[in-house]
Amino acid sequence: NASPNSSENKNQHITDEFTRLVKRAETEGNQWRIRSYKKAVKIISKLSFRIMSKEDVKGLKGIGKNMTLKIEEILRTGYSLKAHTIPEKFGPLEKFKNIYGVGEKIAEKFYTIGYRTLEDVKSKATLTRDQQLGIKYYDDFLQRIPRSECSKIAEFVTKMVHELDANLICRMMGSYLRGSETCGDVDFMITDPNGLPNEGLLESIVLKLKNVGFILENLSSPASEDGHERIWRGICKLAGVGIARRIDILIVPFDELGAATIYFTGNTEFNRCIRLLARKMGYSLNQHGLFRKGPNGEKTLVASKTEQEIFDILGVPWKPATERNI
Ligand code: DCP
Ligand code: MG
Ligand code: MN
Repeated sequence: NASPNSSENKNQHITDEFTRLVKRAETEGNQWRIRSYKKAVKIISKLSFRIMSKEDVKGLKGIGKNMTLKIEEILRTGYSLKAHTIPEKFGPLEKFKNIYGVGEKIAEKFYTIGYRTLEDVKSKATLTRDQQLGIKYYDDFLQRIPRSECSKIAEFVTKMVHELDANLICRMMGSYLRGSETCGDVDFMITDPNGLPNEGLLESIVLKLKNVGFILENLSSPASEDGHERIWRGICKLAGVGIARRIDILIVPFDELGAATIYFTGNTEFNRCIRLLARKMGYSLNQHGLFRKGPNGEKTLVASKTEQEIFDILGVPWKPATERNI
């Protein structure tokens, strides 16, 4: 039921409140709520009619009981009470979660102990090395990286990598590849078209980048779960730029390039959707490949080399990275 003039939102008064509820869920860190409110905003803003009562949204896909109650409240009172009341703890929790290495759980723990400010955490909490660095670079990490700086970083790191081995393929992934004007971190992928990257490659690259003063610190990196893919996390700073940045360097086996590319292109929501679709079709998809699941849970590799073959099997048209911002 898209209206002929579909750019016009007939229910702005409702979607404005729902947008506030999205923000509230974001401060809360409630992923499920964020998604359902976002979805509701999308659905309601496209309606061709103005909602006058809860009956108008009855049976609408994506608008469940809870959403209907909210709509009813907004129709009755003009606003959603919840959207306009922010619990006291949200402020401190938000501050804590902005420390690299602090997630929802630890932030809650800090709050429960009685910490309210960064000063409290700095002076009283026992912190991991990652978290200590998170405090040290707190202000830097709050600043997003302009696209132009990402391009310079890509150029610089590519040059350094090619000095070690001119055959390696280098590519910026994540939000940069999706065309974002600013990025939260740098996601740099390296693969060796001649086969498996040698064992010490990542170490040589990191060492070289440290020696030239580009890499400042390493953070703890996830253990390589299977195969040869590895992720290295750290902190870098480009000469002439006053701000330290988060960088992830990914080493990917060439024959997993397609699956790895899907994963590191994102966004996270796009990955969630395509993985769900794969599951529904009896496959499982991760950064190593698309696998067929057998009756006893055993997995057989079906495709991993190119994005195209994975998309083909799943029956989804291939989309450029810039159209994966869902
Ligand atoms: N990724 C994922 N699920 C996660 C984390 C990451 O699927 N829980 C994938 C999708 C992301 C990519 O890895 O696009 C890179 O992760 P980042 O955290 O660097 O996210 P982005 O680069 O997309 O955004 P930002 O600009 O915040 O770095
Ligand atoms: Mg990123
Ligand atoms: Mn990243």
